[in-house]
Amino acid sequence: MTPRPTPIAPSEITPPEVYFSRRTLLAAALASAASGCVRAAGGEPAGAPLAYERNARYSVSEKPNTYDEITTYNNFYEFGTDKESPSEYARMMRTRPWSVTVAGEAEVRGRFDLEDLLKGQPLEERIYRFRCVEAWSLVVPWVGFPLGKLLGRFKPTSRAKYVELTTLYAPQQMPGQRAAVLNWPYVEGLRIDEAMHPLTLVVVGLYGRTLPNQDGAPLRLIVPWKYGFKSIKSIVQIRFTEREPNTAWNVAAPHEYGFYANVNPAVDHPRWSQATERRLGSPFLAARRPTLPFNGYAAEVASLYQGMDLRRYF
Ligand SMILES: Nc1nc2c(c(=O)[nH]1)N[C@H]1C(S)=C(S)[C@@H](COP(=O)(O)O)O[C@H]1N2
Ligand SMILES: [Mo]
Repeated sequence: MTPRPTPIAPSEITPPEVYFSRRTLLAAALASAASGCVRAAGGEPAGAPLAYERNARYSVSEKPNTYDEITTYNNFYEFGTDKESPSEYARMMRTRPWSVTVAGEAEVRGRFDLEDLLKGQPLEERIYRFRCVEAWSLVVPWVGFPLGKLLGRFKPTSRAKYVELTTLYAPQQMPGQRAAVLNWPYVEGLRIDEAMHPLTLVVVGLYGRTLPNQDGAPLRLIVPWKYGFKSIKSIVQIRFTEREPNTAWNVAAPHEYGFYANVNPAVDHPRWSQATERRLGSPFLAARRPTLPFNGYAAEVASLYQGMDLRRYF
């Protein structure tokens, strides 16, 4: 059981751009390699401590899953298709230096270093529900900031109707990319109003510390009202588009994974029910819990889809 991490003394806190600077992270990596604990030992959160403020307004009151549960049962097909492979192999991915290319329908385009993107950006902790399309779920204390605050800096043009996000492509570091499971690199996308919604987060940490690689370091998306596959990991490109992007799972199996992928207990996956879910860490014989429309965020987001047939746009 991992309780909340011990509070971090203000004296230990450094601004995020310093945490994400190459030198600091190199030092942190060397220190953790030296102590032999790249992976959290004994359930203690790994990673560098982050400065953040909890956002209660956007947090659920459910008990978060443990650090171990969140970091040892993952979907990150770039490291294999079973749940345990990412925590085993994701250390092969180099997350520094890291840059993000911004392209398409925006006035400000180019390649930006991670530390520049995070500079001066206050971080928040938000405890969100997370629901995978496979019908398991988590509650996670993420650390990040609204995607809209990042996208606004690039001044999207009036033609920017969607945003497409792309994961790193590096088969040397991501052994799963040597198998043709998906059409690599992994791509996801949102309609621009979904991307700008205050619940949509860019995540850089969990449990108060920088993300472990298996959870999508150094930065990933979290869209809490959509199935987990929308929440793309280890992002290297943001592209503003006029047309709906071709997203990895939608291209692979369009009848199973829609572009919208809003959590919807009334629309089953062709091969299983979406009415209920299994919360990771709950007792083996515990009843499955009901899945909530929009994963419990209907009050905030249902209006985005007014007039849309949610069976057609699943
Ligand atoms: N690049 C990339 N992003 C990804 C995936 C993936 O395989 N590759 N899997 C998705 C799926 S299906 C889920 S459920 C979540 C899992 O996030 P977690 O492992 O941090 O719980 O990541 C999503 N983002
Ligand atoms: Mo998923």
